Amino acid sequence: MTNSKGPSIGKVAAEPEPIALDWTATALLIIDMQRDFMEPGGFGETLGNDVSQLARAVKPIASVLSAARETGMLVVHTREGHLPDLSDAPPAKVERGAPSLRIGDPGPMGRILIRGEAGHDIIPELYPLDSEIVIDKPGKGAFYATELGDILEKYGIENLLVCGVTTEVCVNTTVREANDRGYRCVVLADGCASYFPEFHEMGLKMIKAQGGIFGWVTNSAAVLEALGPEVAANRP
Ligand code: C5J
Repeated sequence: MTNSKGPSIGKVAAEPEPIALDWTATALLIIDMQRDFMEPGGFGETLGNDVSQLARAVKPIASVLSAARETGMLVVHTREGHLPDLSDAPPAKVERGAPSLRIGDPGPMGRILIRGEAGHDIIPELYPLDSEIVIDKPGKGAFYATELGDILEKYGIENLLVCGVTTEVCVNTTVREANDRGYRCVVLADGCASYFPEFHEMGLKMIKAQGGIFGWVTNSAAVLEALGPEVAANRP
């Protein structure tokens, strides 16, 4: 990480090949680590999913988040959700399938996937600092109908360390959007999770296949290593 004593370039072990990142042009992008996806009674569970499948991503993300905070890296959190009047929720999304509760219905953590409700908030273990950026997004991709692109441009960001849930839905959609916009996306395999382990595996394979058609895949230990020995030693 850049400081008065060290270089700003870190080489991250990744697939399909290692990647050198200028940390000053790199942001940590944490996708949708919300109670609605992670905890019983939220949107994920209403769709019939086993939410315990996602817990494995929390510790790896926490370790990289802690390192990012230590080094002053830009941190961006996203939250999927809708306005209370559902004006930003397409009927095609709300009406889809046969969930036990639909978007906007009252549930044990407040209205399902609605901004401002307890379920919409980020889990305590990864709670954003006041200084960090939180992007509220109505879709799966973090660029669609949000200010994310403008913010990344303002901070001179070229590289994204991407993690969060779920691998094949919001993480993959965001990586594809980012790739088309010219960002180098480096995805943390152990910092992502899916309700379907096989979709997690395939979601990562799709990113790194064909010479890294959408980006690179790494893991939390490799990022900590690349950030420097002091950061790796302070790993929680
Ligand atoms: C889903 C997400 N799975 N954050 N959202 O609906 O991946």
